Amino acid sequence: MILRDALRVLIANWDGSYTVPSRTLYPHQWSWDSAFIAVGNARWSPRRARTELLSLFGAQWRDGRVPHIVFNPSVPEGAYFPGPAFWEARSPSGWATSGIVQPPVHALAVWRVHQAEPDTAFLARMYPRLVAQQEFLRAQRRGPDGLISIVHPWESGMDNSPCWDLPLQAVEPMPDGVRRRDLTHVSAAERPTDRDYERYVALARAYRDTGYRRACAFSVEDPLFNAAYGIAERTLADIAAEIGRDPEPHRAEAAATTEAMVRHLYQDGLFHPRDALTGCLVRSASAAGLVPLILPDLPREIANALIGTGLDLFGLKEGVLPSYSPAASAEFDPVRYWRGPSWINLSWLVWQGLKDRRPDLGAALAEAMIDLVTRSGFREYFGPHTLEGHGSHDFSWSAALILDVVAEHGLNGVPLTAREFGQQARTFGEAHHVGDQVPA
Ligand code: 2M8
Repeated sequence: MILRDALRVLIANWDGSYTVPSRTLYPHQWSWDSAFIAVGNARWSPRRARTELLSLFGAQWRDGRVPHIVFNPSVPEGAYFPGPAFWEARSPSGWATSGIVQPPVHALAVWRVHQAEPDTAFLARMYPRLVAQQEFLRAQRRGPDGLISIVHPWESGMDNSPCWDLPLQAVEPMPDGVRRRDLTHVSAAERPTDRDYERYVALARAYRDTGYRRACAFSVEDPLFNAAYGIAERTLADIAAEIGRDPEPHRAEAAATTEAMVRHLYQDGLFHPRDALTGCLVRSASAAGLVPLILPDLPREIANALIGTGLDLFGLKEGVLPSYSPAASAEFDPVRYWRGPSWINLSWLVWQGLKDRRPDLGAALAEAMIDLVTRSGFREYFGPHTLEGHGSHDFSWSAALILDVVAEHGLNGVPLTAREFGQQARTFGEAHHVGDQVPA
C-alpha cells in the first residue's frame, strides 16, 4: 500500500523529464529535490532517475553552478514567488533559472542510480558536470579555512532554520513588503514570517544585482552544505574509479573537507554553522549539525559524540528526528517549516550516516520515517511529537525517499528482497507510465 501510494505521488508529480516537489506550492524543478527524487526513483525506474538528473544538469551554468530552481516556461509567473521575472537569469541552454544553489547531494544520487542499474555511459556523462558543480563552489565560495559558504538561507535547503536568525539580522528587509504566494497553499503558522520573507527577497535581490558573483550581507559556512560537498568528493572518487579516471584528488579533497569541518565547525558534540563575515560560530541545536555523520572519514570519537548528542537533544532512540532540538525551547517550533518539524530528507541523510555506525538507531529512524508517512501521508513535514503532517500534501521527496528506506529496511520488520520490491513497484509504475522525454 505504502509503495503504491508513494509511486502514485511520484507519477502525479512527474512533468515528462523531472518531478515537481509539489503541484501546488513548488510547481518547477528544484535542485536538491531532484537528487532525492532520483534516489527513490532509482529503486523502480532507474531510467526516470537518470532523466531527472540529466534534465537538472541541462540547466547548469557556464561557471558550473547548478541553479536551485529551473523554471517551467509553461507555468504562469504568478504561480510561484520569486519567479523567473525576479531572478532574471538564464542558463546557456536557455532555461530561466534562479541564481543561487542548494546542497550538492547530486553525486550521491548519481551513484545510487548507477548502483541500481549500472550504466557507465551515464556516469561518464555526469562526471564532468558534477566536477564543474564542485569547482564552482571552490572558485566562488571557498574561504581561507577550506570551507564552503552559502550566501542565502535558501541555499541551505533549511530556509528558516533558527541558525539563520542571527546572521540574517545584518540584512535590511524589503521596505515595502513582498507579495507572497506560498500562503495561498499553506497556513501562515507553518511557513516563515513576513519579516523573514522580506529579508530573503532583499538578500536575493542584492546578490542578483552583483551579477550573482559576490556575497552580500549573509555568508555562512553550514555543516549540512559542507558535509554534502565532502560526500560529493568522496562519491566522485568512486565514480572516477568506475570510469577509469583518477579518484585520488577527490579522496584527498574529501578528507581535507572533513578535517576543516572538525577544526572549525565542531564544538561540544555538534557541528554548528560559522558566520563567514564575522568569523563567529553560530551556536545552535539544528539537526543539520548531525549530518556530518555521513562522512566516512569522520574521526570515531567525533561520530560517537554526535550520536550522544543525537540521543540527548534529538531523541534519536525514539526515531523521529526533529529538524531543531525541542530542548532549545526559545527557537523550537513544532509546526513551522524548518524550525522543528521532522523532514524525511534530513532524516534520510542522518540515516545514511547512522545505519552502519549504529544499526539499532538506524533501524529506529527508518521505522519512524515509515511510520510518519503511514499515519499522515506524504506530507512535506511532520510534528515531531504529534506526528501530524504539515506543509504541502503529496510531496515528492517524502515519497521518493520512503521507497529507498523501504527497499533497504523492509516493511513491518519484514525485509523485502530487491526482486519483490522491484516487482511490486514496476507493475504499478508501468501501469501508470507517462512518457519520459530524455534530454539531449
Ligand atoms: C523550500 O524552499 C523554497 C525556496 O527554495 C520555498 O520555500 O519556496 C525548502 O524546503 C527547500 O529545501 C526545498 O528544496 C524547496 C522545494 O521543496 O522548498
